[in-house]
Amino acid sequence: MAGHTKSNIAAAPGDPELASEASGRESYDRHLLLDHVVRPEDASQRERFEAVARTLRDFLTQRWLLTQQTHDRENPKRVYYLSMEFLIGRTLINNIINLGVEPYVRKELRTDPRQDWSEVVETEPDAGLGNGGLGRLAACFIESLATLQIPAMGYGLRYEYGIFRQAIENGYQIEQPDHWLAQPDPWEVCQPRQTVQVPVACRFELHDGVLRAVPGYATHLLGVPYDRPVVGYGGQTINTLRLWGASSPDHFDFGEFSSGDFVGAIVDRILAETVTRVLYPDDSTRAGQALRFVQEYFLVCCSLADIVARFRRTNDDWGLLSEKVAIQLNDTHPAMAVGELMRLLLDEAKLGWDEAWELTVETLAYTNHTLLPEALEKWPVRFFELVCPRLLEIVYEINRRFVADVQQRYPDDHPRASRMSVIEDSGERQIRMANLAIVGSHSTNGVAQIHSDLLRTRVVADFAQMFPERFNNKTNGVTPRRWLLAANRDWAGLITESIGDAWITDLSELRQLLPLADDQTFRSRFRQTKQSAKERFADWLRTTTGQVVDPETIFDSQIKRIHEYKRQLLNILHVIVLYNRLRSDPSISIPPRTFFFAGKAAPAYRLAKLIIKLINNVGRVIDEDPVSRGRIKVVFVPNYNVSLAERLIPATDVSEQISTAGYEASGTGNMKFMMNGALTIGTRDGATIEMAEEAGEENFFLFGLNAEQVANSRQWYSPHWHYENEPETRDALDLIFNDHFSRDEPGIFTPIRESLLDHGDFFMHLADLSSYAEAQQQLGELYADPDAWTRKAIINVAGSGKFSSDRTIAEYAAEIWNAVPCPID
Ligand code: GL9
Repeated sequence: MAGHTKSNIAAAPGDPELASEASGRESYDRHLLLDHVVRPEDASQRERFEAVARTLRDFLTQRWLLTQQTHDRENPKRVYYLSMEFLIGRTLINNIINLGVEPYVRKELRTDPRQDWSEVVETEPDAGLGNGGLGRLAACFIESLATLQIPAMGYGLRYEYGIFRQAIENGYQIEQPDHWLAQPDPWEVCQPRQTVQVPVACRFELHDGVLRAVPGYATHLLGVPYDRPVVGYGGQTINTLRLWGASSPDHFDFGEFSSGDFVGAIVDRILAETVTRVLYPDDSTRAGQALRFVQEYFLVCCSLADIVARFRRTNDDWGLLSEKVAIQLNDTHPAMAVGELMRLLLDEAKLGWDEAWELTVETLAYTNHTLLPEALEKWPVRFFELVCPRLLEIVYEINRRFVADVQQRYPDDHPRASRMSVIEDSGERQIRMANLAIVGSHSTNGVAQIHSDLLRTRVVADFAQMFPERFNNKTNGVTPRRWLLAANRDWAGLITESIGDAWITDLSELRQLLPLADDQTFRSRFRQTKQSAKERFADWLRTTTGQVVDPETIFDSQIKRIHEYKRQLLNILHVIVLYNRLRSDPSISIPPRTFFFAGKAAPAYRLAKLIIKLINNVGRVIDEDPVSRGRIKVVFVPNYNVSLAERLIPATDVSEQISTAGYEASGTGNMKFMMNGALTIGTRDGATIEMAEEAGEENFFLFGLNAEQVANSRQWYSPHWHYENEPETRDALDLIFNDHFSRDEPGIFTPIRESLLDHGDFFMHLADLSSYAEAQQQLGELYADPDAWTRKAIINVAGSGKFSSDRTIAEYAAEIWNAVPCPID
């Protein structure tokens, strides 16, 4: 085995002075006493968590300030990541690890006999300010930016309620509010002095929970910044995530106060605050409501005002803007930035149109995250008129010039100009936010190679022809600090023991594990770490949900948002195929397997919610039937979130990545499983294609139609053919349709029948079911040979180095932002 190699950043030494035993423990006790007025021995778990977190925040404050001072002094190019979502999860343990102070903290806490270390860590609520992959990507990106020491800032919204909590009752999803800020969050620092004014041209009224914009006198909202430290690995750079909270100005209601409308004045204040009250729980679909529009406008206004003010503090020449500032738009959600930056340059800086436009385009860049047509945002012109009419004027002028350009370049192609127009004229006039983002920025990227290719050749082909140099790919990645080092201590420890710790900041180092795939001792040690992760998960599951699983079975996981294109239905259909095989011949050999499902469905997405019900019902019937009990098991783990992923991924043997080819832009869960030693069964979709390239297809279980075949078979594909001609397919469907899984609620699964048969099975479940079952068969056979299985698992880990968000961010920095590290002394 390779000896220890120490990389310079990887060694995170902490600060011995600040972390000295006396100061750490004293600070902890002081926080308990002064923040909570409680004696350490009487403190609750929550109070202990807050005191530890506050102590750590005290400890990192100097470094945080130093980072800001260094950036102000050096005046480097800064990167701003604008995102409506940051799916942060917990922060404490990751900050402890990145600061390199874990040994100190553990030691401190041990001196408090009532202190259970893991309980303190797990007392922290998840900051669930996102829906799924898009929001989690933003969180991985800001961590990598700090680790790479790039001067960067994230901008988002401080939702008081994050993604809803999911309970399961009688198999159905129930949504509960996630009031994660009910208790003060120890990481955030309110910065009221840097409050921003957001002009709005209307009044707001609440009717039956719906915020309505009503024409009226112009006023403004206040954007109050709440800053969170973003600690890079090694604790050198501590960047800032700035989340805006909405408020109303104090003078807003003076007239009403003096005229006696005290109550009305307070109501208005509360209305203003509703802007950042709650995260929209939509996944890959647009919410369409006015409140969402105001949220997006609010994020853009606050963030751009802040960015421009910071730029002006160190630069008096507006012409330097794009040399000093790069702004990345995370999807079209902040695409109003095109209009708002123009407004600032025209109205505030008094630049001419051409110069303002060039600076805007050079400063902004746009990332697309999905090809689903229903996710492409369009906003009614009416909303702009009500809320921000000046932005609309500017967008009209941008479009007038752009359409003239198109017509000049393609004089005989009239449909092209109307396809490319930023304004959609059929029906209610709408602004096409993707068109605006592409026209108003110098870079449009997809998030995996196949996705970028499809974007260029299908979705926005007109734009790629006109601006070929603007289109590029940046394959997603995930931070190995959270998803390997912190989530899987045993496996991370074994890796470090074998190849040194340089992998922590250079994941391509995992290549060195390749020869160890043939090392018997290493393989058995890998299996031990996997086994103990499975046992830990089984214990946790039993104590928190009461569900009992057997860690000796294969752990197979499909954990992600519930969506038709992700095809949880395909997975459960295969489970039913297995169940039918057992029913018709109980003597057949099937490797014992536990199928884990977890994920939330958008509250208004009825079919997705019905899929959850089906999974739960299939699980119950299989448990109750002696023929299947103990041989296959289906578990729906409620309330999927970042913390649950951190537990289940290390414990998983089989990763399910089975979307209809051409529909999953990238996926990022797929990468987390790969570095944690699961084998993937999947379609040739998103980044899974690149993962198989890195590991070798022979170490993957790929199946089903590819994206081209899916597109080409649309014309003639008939799910009925599969139903008529494939007995296992028909038997599985019939079992659902005959209410075998819904004896108490007959007929409830009719919409699933309609979707799969009557409405043409748009996501082609039935087309792929037989090749899926075949791949599953091979997978089961391989699992029976532990050495052969483990060998492939290790080869997969060795090939996962590309999927670090450090690599992704380095590519954005070099190819889109032109930004370089700025070391902190
Ligand atoms: C998504 C894509 O669907 C994923 O394939 C991709 O990995 C991520 C990050 O690029 O972005 N786009 C999108 O709208 N969501 C994604 O996960 N949805 C959610 O975040 C809920």
